[in-house]
Amino acid sequence: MSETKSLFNMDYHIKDLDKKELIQLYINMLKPRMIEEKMLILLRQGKVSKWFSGIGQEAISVGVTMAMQKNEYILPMHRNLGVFTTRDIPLHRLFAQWQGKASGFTKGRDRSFHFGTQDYKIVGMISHLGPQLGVADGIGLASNLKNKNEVTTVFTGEGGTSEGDFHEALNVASVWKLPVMFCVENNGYGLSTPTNEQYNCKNIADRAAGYGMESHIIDGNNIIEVYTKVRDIAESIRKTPRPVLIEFKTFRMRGHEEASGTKYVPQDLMDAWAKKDPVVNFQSFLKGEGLLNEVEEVSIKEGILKEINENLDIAFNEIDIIPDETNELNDVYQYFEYEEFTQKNDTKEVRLIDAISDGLKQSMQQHDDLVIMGQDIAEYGGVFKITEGFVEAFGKDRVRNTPICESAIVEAAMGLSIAGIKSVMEMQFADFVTSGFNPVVNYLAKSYYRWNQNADVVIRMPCGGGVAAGPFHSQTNEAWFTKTPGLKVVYPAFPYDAKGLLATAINDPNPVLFFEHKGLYRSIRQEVPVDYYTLPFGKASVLKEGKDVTIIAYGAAVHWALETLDANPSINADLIDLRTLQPLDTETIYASVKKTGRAIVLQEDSLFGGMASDISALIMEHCFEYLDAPVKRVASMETPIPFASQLEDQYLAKGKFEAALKDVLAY
Ligand SMILES: Cc1ncc(C[n+]2csc(CCOP(=O)(O)OP(=O)(O)O)c2C)c(N)n1
Ligand SMILES: [Mg+2]
Repeated sequence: MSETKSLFNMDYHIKDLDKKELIQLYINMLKPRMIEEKMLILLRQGKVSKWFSGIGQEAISVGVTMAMQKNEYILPMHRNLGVFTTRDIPLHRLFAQWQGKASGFTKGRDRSFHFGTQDYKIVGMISHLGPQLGVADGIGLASNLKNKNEVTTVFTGEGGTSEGDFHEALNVASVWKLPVMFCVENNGYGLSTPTNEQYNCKNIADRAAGYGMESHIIDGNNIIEVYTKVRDIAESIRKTPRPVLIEFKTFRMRGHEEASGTKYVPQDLMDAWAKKDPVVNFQSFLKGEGLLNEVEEVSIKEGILKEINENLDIAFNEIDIIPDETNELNDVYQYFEYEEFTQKNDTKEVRLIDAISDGLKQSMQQHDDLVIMGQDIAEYGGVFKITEGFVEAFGKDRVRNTPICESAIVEAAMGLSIAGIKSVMEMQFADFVTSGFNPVVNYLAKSYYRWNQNADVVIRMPCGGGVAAGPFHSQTNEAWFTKTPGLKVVYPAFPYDAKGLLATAINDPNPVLFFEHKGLYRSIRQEVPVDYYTLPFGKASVLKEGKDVTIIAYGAAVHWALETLDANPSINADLIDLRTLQPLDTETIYASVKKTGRAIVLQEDSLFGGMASDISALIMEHCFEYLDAPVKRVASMETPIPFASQLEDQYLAKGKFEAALKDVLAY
C-alpha cells in the first residue's frame, strides 16, 4: 500500500500496517465518537451529569493506547474516553460510573473519569490535573526497580503544563531516567484560555530540552502518525528506559464542558480544524484505498450502536445506590490487620533519633522492596543524619536522593504504591510539606475511598519548635492532616514508641504522617529493644496515674507536662500521651476523665483548630456529666513561630501550662 491523502489532504503513511490493524484503529476511534454523540443526547435529557468532550481528539487516546501493551499503565485525563474504550472496559460499567451507580468504578463516590482500575491498568485523574504526572513517575520507577521494561503513559492538556507538578514530574523523570511518556494534548484552549495566554514558548515540546529530555511533536489528528510514532517511541523506551515528552497538536472541537459553549473560539479556527477531523478523514482514506466499503461501514456502526444501547440499558436498569454510613466509613482506610512483633529482652539506651534510624533500618530489612526517598538522604545521610549509612547497606535504588520536588515525590510515592511498592518519604522539615500538600490531602488521602487503591506511603515529618529556627523550620502542623479523612497521623514522644510505631506505620497499607519532634531527637533517651518490634495505632499510653485531673498531650508537650508534674509532686494527675492522633484513643481519654472529673489538653501548635479543640469537644460530648470543671485547652500563641529564643519561649505553650493546670484544679 502506498502513501495516500484523505478527503481533506491529511497524509497517511501507513507503512507496515495491514488491513486488520487499520480497521481496528478505525473502529477504536469510531466507538468513543459514537458514545459521545449518544452522551450529548442523554446530557440534554438530563440523564448524565457533566461531560468533557474529546470529540476531535480521538486519534490521540486511541493511537497511544493501541501502542501500549495491556500490562502497561495509562493515566488518562478528562477527554480520553478513547483510552477507556480501547482498553475494552465493559461499556455498562463506564455508563454506571457516569451515573454514580454501584457497578461503576467508585461506588458513586467520584464522577466521570476520576477513577482508576487495576484490572485495566488505568489510573484516572484527580481534578487538579497535574498530580498524575508525578504518579506516573512512581509507576515508571517501579518498572525500573523491578526490571520490567514497561512504559507508563500519562496525559495532560497544555493548560495542565503550567502547573508546578508538570515541571517537577518531568524533572524527576529525567534525573531518574524513568520510562514515562508524557503526552501533552495541545488542543488550543484550557477552559476559555487560549494558548497565547497559557504559555510563551513556541512549542510545549521545546521545554523538554530544559529538562534534558527527548521530545516529539505529532499531528494529533492523524491516527496513523500517532499510532506508528508512539509505538516506535514506546518500543525504544522499553529497550532504553527514559522519559519522553510528546506534544500532540490538536483542537478542542466542543466547549470545555458541554454547558459552557465555544463562543470565545474564532469560527475560522473551528472551521479549519473541522476539516482535520480524525475520524472523518481516516474513514475517507480507508474508503479511497478500498480498505472499507459501504456495507462494512454500516455493519461496524450498527455493531457499535447495538453495544452502546445494550450497555446503556444495563446501566439505566441498575438501581441507585442506597446510602449506608457504615459502608462509606469502612472504605476510608484499607483494612489493616495489625501484627504484633514482640520485643526481645535485649535493650539499649538510645536517643529518639537513634530509635527512628534503627526502626527505619530494620523495616528496610523486613520489607526487601521498601524504598525511601528524600532530599539529601543518601550519602549525606539526611539533614538530621537519620539515614546515615543506609546507602551502603541498601544501595542507591532503595535510598533515593530526590530533587527539591516535594509534590512530585509524594506523587511518585503514590505511583510506587499503585505498582505494589511501599515507600517512606522524608520531608526535610515538616514545614515543607506545604510544597507537596495537594497530593497528600487530595491524592493519598482520598484514593482508597474513591477507587479502592491504597497509598502505602509513610511521610516522615521532622517538626516542632523550641529550637530557635523561626517561622519556617519550627511548625508542628499535624492539625492540617488530622482534619483530612484517609490519613493516619502518628506523633510519638519517646524513643520506644517512635521505633515501634514507625514499624507499624510502614506495615500499614494506608498513608501515614509520622511526626518526629526535632527538639526531642537528641534530648530524650530511653531503653529500647534492640530488635524489630511493632506497636499498635490508636492506643495512648498512660504515663502517670492520679485521681484529680487528666492531662492529655502528645509530642514535646508530653515532656512539658512531665516537667510540670515533677516540679509539683502534690498534683495527682493522669498523664495521657496520645502517641497516635488518627486513630485517636478516645476510650482511654474518656475512662480517665470519668475518673478524675477534670481535663486539660496541652498542645504545642497554636490554639485555634488544633487537636486540643477537638479533644475538648469530644470530652464535652461524652463526659459532660462527669466534669467538675470546664475542659481547658493550653496551646501556643496565635502567631507564626518567632525566631529569637525569648520570643519563642513566650510563644510556646510550655510556660503557660503550670498556671492553667492549677486553675483547673482550683475550679
Ligand atoms: C488545580 C486546578 N486548577 C483549575 C482547574 C479547573 N480546570 C479544570 S480543566 C481546566 C482546563 C484544563 O486545560 P487543559 O489542561 O488544556 O486541558 P483541556 O481541558 O483543554 O483538555 C481547568 C482550568 C482544576 N480542575 N484544577
Ligand atoms: Mg487544552
